Amino acid sequence: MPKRIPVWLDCDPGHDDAVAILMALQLPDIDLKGISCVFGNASLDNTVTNAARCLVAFGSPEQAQRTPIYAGVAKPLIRLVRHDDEIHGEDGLGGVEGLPARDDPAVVAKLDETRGKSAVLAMADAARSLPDGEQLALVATGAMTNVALFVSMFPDLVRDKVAQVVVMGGAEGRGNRSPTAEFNILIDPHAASILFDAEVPVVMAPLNVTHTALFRPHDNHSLLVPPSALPSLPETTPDATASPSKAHTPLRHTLSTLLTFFAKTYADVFAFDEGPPVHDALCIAYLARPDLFKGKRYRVDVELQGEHTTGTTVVDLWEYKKDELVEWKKDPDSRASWGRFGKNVFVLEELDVPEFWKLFQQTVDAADKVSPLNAQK
Ligand SMILES: [Ca+2]
Repeated sequence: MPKRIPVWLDCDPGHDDAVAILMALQLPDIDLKGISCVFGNASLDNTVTNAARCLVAFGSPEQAQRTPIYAGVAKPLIRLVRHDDEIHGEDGLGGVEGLPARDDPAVVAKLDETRGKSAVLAMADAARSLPDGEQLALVATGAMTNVALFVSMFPDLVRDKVAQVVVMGGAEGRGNRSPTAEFNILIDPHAASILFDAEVPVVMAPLNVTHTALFRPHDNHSLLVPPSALPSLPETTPDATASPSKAHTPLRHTLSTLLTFFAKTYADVFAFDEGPPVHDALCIAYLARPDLFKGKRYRVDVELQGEHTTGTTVVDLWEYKKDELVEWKKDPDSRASWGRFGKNVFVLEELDVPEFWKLFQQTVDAADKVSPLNAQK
């Protein structure tokens, strides 16, 4: 069996973060070392609680026990804090049924383990404790504040022990929380700028790609009742009206209610009628299956002072800035070539969407076998 990839997930659950947690726990190629949380879709108190709720529901009891969860930063470096109740509901996971509540003993115990400890120092410990020759992949699916602090405080450690940082955020020429800015960047553009200019490979899953990964009615149908549970009905037509009450297992019911709420807010706010994009999950899919994606390395800067465009990711498609890229020209394989004077971001531009959803369904199959939700009656 090939070596598993050590991964640290920094997130703000959030419906699509919840899918990322599920996939990080259940993809066999991913070795999830820890989770840290940041403000974003909801307040830090809610995001860290939601991460614990997802961990104890989507992993095996053994995984839940060994995976630590840390609360990170509650506000941006400079700007005023904002959350996104409109899309994710007041507590960040609106509409979900069957997840353990915030006062569930397993959730409380999980959060008690690390209360008062630093998420940024925990990331550093996770990187430092890897054996020689192994490097951590960091995933950031919320504001990039925790990760910006980490790369600022530990540049040497990042150079030695962090292989790459995969972020959901930004876009080529569009926005979702301003005409040109994507939410994760917009809520802390300074943090994103610090990360993008650090000497570490950064991979960006922008809206252009995440908006192709829509959870469509037929995906919900396969989620509720997996094809493997229907051996006698080979030619079933996907039933777009299938309701969560038809779910094959309690876990599937929970995931379907999660994504159905998300579908509704995406339809109401953004007129996404085919289904909601599961943005953050793409970062985990990229680590496990980079072959499902196409992309290209560019110079990307974050607009910090625009009158209309703060938080925009300025992707230099036509190399207007090539004269500034002295480190890239010197050696495109060097760490420095990923920093301030290089092509600093590998931008994902295409996804094999059917294969992505197969991967998602595989993780649901795997979770079905171990989730404590399915043991309850
Ligand atoms: Ca997120």
